[in-house]
Amino acid sequence: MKNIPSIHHPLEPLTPEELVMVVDSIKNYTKAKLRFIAVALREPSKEKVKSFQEIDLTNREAFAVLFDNAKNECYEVIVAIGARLITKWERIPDVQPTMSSDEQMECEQAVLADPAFREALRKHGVTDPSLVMVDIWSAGYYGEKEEASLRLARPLCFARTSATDNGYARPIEGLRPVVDLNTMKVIRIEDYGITPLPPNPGNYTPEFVNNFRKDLKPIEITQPEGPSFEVTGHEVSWQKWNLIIGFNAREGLTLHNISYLDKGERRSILYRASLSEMVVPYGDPTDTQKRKNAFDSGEYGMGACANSLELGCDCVGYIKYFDAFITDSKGGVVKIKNAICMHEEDFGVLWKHTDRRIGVPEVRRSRRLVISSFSTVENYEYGFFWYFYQDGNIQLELKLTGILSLGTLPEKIKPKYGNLVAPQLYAPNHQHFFNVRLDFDIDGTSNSVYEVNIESEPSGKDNAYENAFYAKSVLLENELQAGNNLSLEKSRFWKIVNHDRKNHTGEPVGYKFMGGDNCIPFASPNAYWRKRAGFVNHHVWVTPFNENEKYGAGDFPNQSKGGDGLSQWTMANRNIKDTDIVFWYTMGHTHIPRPEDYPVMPTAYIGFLLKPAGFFDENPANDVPPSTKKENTHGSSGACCHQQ
Ligand SMILES: [Cu+2]
Repeated sequence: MKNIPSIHHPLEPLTPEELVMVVDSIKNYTKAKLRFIAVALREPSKEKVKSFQEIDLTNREAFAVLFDNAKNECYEVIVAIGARLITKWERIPDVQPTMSSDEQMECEQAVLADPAFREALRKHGVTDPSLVMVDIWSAGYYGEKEEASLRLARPLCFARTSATDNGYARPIEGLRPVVDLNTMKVIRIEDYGITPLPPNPGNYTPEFVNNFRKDLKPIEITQPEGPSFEVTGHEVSWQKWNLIIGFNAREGLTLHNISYLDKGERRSILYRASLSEMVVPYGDPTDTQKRKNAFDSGEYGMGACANSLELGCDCVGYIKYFDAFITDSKGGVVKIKNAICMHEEDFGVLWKHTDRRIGVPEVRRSRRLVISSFSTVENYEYGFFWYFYQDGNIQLELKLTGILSLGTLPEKIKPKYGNLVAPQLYAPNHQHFFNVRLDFDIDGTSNSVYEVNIESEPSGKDNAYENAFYAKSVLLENELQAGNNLSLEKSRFWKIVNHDRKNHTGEPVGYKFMGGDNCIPFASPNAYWRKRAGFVNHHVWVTPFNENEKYGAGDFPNQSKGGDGLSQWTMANRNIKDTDIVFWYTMGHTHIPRPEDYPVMPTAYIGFLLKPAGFFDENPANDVPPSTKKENTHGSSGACCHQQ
């Protein structure tokens, strides 16, 4: 096999050369015309990765999801890359895999070319079909026969006034073509009635915005000696942190083998961290809107929708970019240049104390490593920002921006299930739920999880002043016991520990999981989308590790009938004590839209924090050196950073 020098670690994503070999192997195996839905590294077993010494390129495997439009059949395939050998070819019955980017484009063209659609456009007062946008939108499942037997899409349509106009400002309300993606034909036009288009444009690009504010001075971030990170292939070392960056068409950015160097010992924390699934359900029962929900990861592919990031725009500072490589649906290699951005950021004060008797402050600046990507799923943008801190914290911040999915209303009508953002233009209420899979390996694979609730001590002789409260930890022994929500009343958090290793207070070493802003679903548990998105039923789930359990709504959420993924696996109520566990977190954002979210939304943020909690014996950032004191260039004298 040709040596591929860019691979240094078994978890590095497939290279373009490997993708070509995989596609060739599949095309040699079958003459069927197949869509390549996803081709990614088949990650070696955890045991193999942990015992890895030197890269063995002959053992690399790929996992592919293929779809035969002619037969409406899905296949899962494993390819031994070096041997160009198909080692598994399995038909997966009755599933619809992720819609490919090619299908998004082909679907739009098919709808625009359809005579019945053109006739419907005329009825809706749209005269130029060439300016109409047709966004694919998944069909979901609502108990109808065609949803179980066809590969479907139910696009939403919008009217532009020019090629660069923001079409989302003028939704063609009531018009929903239904498309068979196998034949790539419109099978019918659903038309729920005509509402005149909103009167105003909603543009945000420099072509249309000519009154930019003029009082911004440049901010330059310079690192004259270069960054503090080192990169070999996809392996990153930054101060005491070490990790592998991964990427695939389904999950987008993934992180692997996250460890911290503690007193000369490399200690593992997380084996794998990834987005497992997400869903955006809309809360409007009107005809055009009632079927709207999007499983953005499983139905569209978060990696397939990833952006190429731009220096100075998406990322500032000293940036290391990673390109990503996926396939298009014909098996061609697609390069997403600069798909992942990595850089360092100053993050304010790390810690500080002023001994008032000496009168000199000790201050340390905090710095964080940022690893991020952005995906555009039709109208919406999602940013995935992982932060690593000097005090051992790990944070995920999700950034929600882009353009609202809008609807049109007649004049003087106020929507009950949304808000007007402009005249005759409204945004339905909706929620965004993300499920993140965290495969912890705290100092090895044998881990346990405690749910920690803060309890008030009842009044009595041990609590005479009624001031006492304490943290009550409950060891989670099985899956059904573990499923739970955040609680403001209990300041609830979770602790992932390794009972086999104690810190210097005699407690098991561990990390604390702290949820951030969150919400619960407002749709009924009987809503079709909720049956398909069982992961929204709890904020926290804990399962024993199983390499085949990666996606919270199952492997094939597109048009799924429901009951897959976390809600199904955890019915087995497996042991989760002192074993290799996976911690799953569902976080939601309830979006009651504002006029200020239009025409483009200022970023909203949700996320979570992992904090060492007895993992270290003391503040691991005690050894961060003092910064150099600088003179204030505006004339007044600078403050001391540390004791001289
Ligand atoms: Cu939103």
